[in-house]
Amino acid sequence: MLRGFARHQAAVLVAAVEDITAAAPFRNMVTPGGFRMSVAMTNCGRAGWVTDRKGYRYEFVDPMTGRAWPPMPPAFCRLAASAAQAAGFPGFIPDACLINRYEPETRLSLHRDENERDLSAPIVSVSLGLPAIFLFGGLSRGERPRRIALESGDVVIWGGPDRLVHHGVAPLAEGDDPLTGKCRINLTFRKAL
Ligand code: MD3
Ligand code: FE
Repeated sequence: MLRGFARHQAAVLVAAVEDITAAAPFRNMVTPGGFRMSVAMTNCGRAGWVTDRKGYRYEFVDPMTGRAWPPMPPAFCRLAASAAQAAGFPGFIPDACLINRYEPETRLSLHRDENERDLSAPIVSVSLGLPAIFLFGGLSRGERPRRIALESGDVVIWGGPDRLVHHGVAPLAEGDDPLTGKCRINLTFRKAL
């Protein structure tokens, strides 16, 4: 966990997210079980994570627009690579960036990220805007998760033996952030292909 690693870049990152969402808007996807996710999502980079009734997967074309996902801004890629290197994962080159938008009361239930081809690559997560409680569970779903407070500019790198742990985000508290307003934005960088 690199507290504040992206703090001085937060405004530039949020501005880049606004450009991305002009081309690939935030949307609430549907799980294979038929539930609408409360967290709104979009992607940039070569591959984008999607879910619908057919399943969880990566797609090169945004199903909402029929066009390729917006390219990953070089500043995103540089930040993810330097955070990974600082955490002991040199050579991390993400090809997918999932962008999550949490509004008050929205949450992400416990799950594992396992749709990526190469599970030896880490995942880099950047928090922007309102604070959140991250739920950090174990390899088995039954393990009671630890609660970790995440603030704007915090970067977390998950890899090695922790790559397949269960994790989630507790319901977001109300608030108003000078940068993002009434929401939290999370950038999740992955090597998907
Ligand atoms: C821990 N997003 O998009 S990112 C997700 O804050 C997701 O939006 C959360 O979980 C968010 O899938 C958390 C941090 C994260 C991502 C992947 C992990 C934590 C992880 C994989 C293994 C362990
Ligand atoms: Fe996840």
